[in-house]
Formats: sequence, structure tokens, C-alpha cells
Amino acid sequence: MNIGRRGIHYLHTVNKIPKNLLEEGQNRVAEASLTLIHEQAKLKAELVRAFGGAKATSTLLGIPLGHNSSYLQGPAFAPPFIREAIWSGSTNSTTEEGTVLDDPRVLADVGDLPVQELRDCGIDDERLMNIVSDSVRLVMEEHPLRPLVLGGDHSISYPVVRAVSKKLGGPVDILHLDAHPDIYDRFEGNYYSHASPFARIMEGGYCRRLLQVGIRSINSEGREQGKKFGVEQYEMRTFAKDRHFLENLKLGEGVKGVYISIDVDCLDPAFAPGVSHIESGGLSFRDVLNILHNLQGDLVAADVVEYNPQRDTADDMTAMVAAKLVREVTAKMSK
Ligand SMILES: [Mn+2]
Repeated sequence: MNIGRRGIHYLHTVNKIPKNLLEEGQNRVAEASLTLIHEQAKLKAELVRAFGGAKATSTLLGIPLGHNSSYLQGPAFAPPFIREAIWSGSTNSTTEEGTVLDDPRVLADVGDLPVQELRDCGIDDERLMNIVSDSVRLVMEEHPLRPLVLGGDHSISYPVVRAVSKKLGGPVDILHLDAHPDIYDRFEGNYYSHASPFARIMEGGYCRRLLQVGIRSINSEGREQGKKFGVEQYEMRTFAKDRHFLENLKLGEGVKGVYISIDVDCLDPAFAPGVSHIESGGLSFRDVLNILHNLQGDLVAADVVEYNPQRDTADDMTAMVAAKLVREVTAKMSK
């Protein structure tokens, strides 16, 4: 079975359980999973209020899901590595522009959605993606928390953006940093592939402007799909020419705000080797920071995806890179 090939652990057991019992069990596992996120979000929002409140608090939500990758599944293991690196004693807790992170009003964390347990009891991807959306909604319902999602592979961006747009009541503008456009109609038949989230997002009407930056692995389907959905694709081969525009972006006006989706492989592999798809000729870390720091707009949610600890150097260098992206995005989001 396809779901078995894509890494589920206990499918051999699940197949022997009567259908009605299994369905009831799945419902309880789904409910318990969302209860975890809901209670954590309530707790963290109360903590923010105990510190005097905030307008917006960047809130980590881990989605350890890697089975929609077309090549390797390591991104499922990323969230704990990124968290550890965020708080690494090798650096201090102040971002480049002076935001202090060790303040619960600035950076909260509601933990990980238990994706493994949900899949272990045979929950399929359609339902799993709905549960991912629900977890994002639960975070957003606790003012002032705003989701900063830790992937996971890029397939999670679809249910995350869908939840953000539905909760806010309209489309957002998306800044998407990636080596790849991830806009295949389907990849190898998988509707939820990590190579397809932006097709789903555009079809759903959850995004007005989609700007893709860092692109250097794109084929004719990627370009055709980009045209079909009116995507603004900025390829690396013309980055020198586009740089001034991209380093002075103003987004989100007239819609519900700005969403940033960062695939770690937007960076050149020299800066971030710990990714599944090594694609040379990418952005420098400073290029990404210049784009982020100068971006004007209300950042309502974000994700950092596709860090693969199984591909990283022995000292987890790319975890530190992903963590710095999370830290700088946090500074942009929190207020
Ligand atoms: Mn990518």
C-alpha cells in the first residue's frame, strides 16, 4: 500500500483491527492531538498576558511530517533540532535588529503536533492535513499568538496557509523563498506532495500575490503553472537585476497580511547543506536577511521547512542556519 511505503510504522497491526473500532480510535487520537495544541496555546497566551500582553507573539508550532517528500523523509525530524539551536549557548538571544527573544511576549512555543501517532493509527493524508489546519487555527484563536510553523517537508504549507486565510477571512500575500517553485499539479501522483503545496494554495484562493524567490530548479511545468496562477517567479539567474526590488518589498496591503514560507534550500548549499535537495547557485544568508529585514508588511504567519537533520554536517550547522531564520522571522512577526 502507498501509505505503507511512505513510512507508517504500525500499518500491519492497524489492518487487523475491525473498521468501526479503528475509526473510533482514530477520532480519539485526532481529538487528543488537538487538545495538546489547544491547551499549550491557552497556556502560552496566558503567560503573555501575565507579562503584560503583546500585539503579536511569534509562536512555534512543530509539524514533524516528512512522508510527502519525493526523495528523503528527514524533515520529519527537524523541529527539535531547530528548537535546540534557537537557544544554543553559542549565540545570544538578541536578533540582528535588536529584538530580545527570551521574553514570552516575543517568542512562544506550543510544541509539536503528534504526526507520528496520527499516522500510526492509519489516519490518511486528507484528514491529517485537516488536523494540521485545525492546529494552526487553535494557535490563532489565542490572541496574540501568531503561528511560526516548523516543518516538516513543504507539503505542510498548504494546510497552514489555508488555515491562516480562513481564520483571517481572506487571502494573504506570500513571500516564498525556495530553490523550487513547488507548484506541480501533482508530483508522482501525490496531491499533497511537497512539490505541490503552492498549486493547492493558489487553487484555493488563499493567496493574492505569490512571490517566489531563489528559484533555480524549474522545468516547463513549473513555468506553466506559474503563469496559470499569476505567480511572480524571481529566478536566481536574474537575481543581480532583481535584487533592488526584492530588497525593498512592500506586501500585504489590501489583503489580510503577509505570509512567509522559507524552504531552507533557498540558500546555496554552501550555507545550508542539511537539505534533501542540494541545488547550487542559491541565495546567500545575507541576501535572505536583506530581503527579510527590509520587507514592509504585517507578517501574520510563517513557516520554515525542509531542514533535513539526516543530511546535516556533524555539528548540525544547518540547524543553526534554520534557527537563525526562525529568530529573524520572529523579530519581524512579534510586536
Ligand atoms: Mn525546495
